[in-house]
Amino acid sequence: MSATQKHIALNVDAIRKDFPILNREVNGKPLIYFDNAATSQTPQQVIDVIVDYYSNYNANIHRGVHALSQEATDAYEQARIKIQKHFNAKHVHEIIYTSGTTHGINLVANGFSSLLKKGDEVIVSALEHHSNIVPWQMLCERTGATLKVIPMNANGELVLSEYDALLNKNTKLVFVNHISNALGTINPIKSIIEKAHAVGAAVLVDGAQSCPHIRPDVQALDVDFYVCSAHKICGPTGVGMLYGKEEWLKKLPPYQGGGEMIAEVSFEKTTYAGLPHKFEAGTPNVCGGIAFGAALDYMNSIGFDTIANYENELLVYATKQLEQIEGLKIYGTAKEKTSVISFNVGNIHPYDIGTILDKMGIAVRTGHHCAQPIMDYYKIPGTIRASFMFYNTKEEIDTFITALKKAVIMLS
Ligand code: 7TS
Repeated sequence: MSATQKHIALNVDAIRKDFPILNREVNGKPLIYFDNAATSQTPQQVIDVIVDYYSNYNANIHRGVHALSQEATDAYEQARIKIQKHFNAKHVHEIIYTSGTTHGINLVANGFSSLLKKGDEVIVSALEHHSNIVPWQMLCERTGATLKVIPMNANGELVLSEYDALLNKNTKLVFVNHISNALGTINPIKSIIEKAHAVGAAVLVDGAQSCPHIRPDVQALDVDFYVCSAHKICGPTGVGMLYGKEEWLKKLPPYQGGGEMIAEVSFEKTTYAGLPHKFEAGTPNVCGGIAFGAALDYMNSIGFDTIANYENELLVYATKQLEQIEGLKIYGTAKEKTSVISFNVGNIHPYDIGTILDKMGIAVRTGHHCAQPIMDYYKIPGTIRASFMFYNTKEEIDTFITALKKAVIMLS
């Protein structure tokens, strides 16, 4: 941080009051929610927007002359502009509403079916969530293209010298996450993108895990596609966005056919709507889109620098305490890392620890986190993953550490 960039201290007590769910108990204990990488919690400001929508102007959009339909359409399109501004897309029609990250990736992978051929190569990283692996494998099956993998090292970082060696004139696409969901590694996407562009390949960045922590500037990154889910960033489930550079979105064919995505339909020939509607067949998640916009407003009212700074404090604090527990091994020790800690203790199965923590009101994730290749690399079935957001506290971490120590004694 430069001397001129001072972080505003985060008032966590005030922030926690925005999240009604944080007041509930689980198994007779106050909820400690450390499963934020799976889904984040929703502030009252976003809940109010959802209640207001269904209480006052629930309607189908883009097709009604009546007042409710107009109001819903306006709010939905206003939210698209908020998303455009947040990610700094050049054009609002470069923002496609999706049902989430998985949908966005599948949309792009499907579109590339008509652009790839045998002999082409696509590159994935060893750190991906299954949703940024499987659609590309399916694409390769359809087209005959070859999938190559950027390997990882023991710290959970990508081996970039190997990436350099994989790139060549046959490389058409690179898809990589901004932040690994299983390990918290922040990948150097700027340089990954630059190197891909140098050989003429396009890049898709999976921003599912970065969107709650980092505000990306898609133009500065010069990324071709960027996808994320609203539910990771204090918004509702079932909605997300795909950013695509205009030139790419024009090149890709529509993903699904139906209402909304057409210009004219006859049995002889159908013509498609322009961007963004070409990729938005059917009635969308209207309320979800509006609430996504409200979630971005909420996050920006706190500020991403403030969020990242506070979450880093939580990461450092929790890591130090975890490292003192005998037999505990942290997976993912990258230099650039966000507030995700994956670990195991001795030979205890992660599921057993997760179950005992749940009895004490603490929600963590256990398992392979939909990132089996990472688990295979470490030769483990899974990990316990604690992931923090800006509404978590050091006191919660203290309670978690005490509970974890108790669980380890019970299971040893
Ligand atoms: N990519 C990454 C990096 C993710 O972390 C996830 C979800 C997805 C894609 C898929 O997002 P979706 O909203 O379409 O489901 N990650 C997790 C997780 O770590 N635990 O539960 C879901």
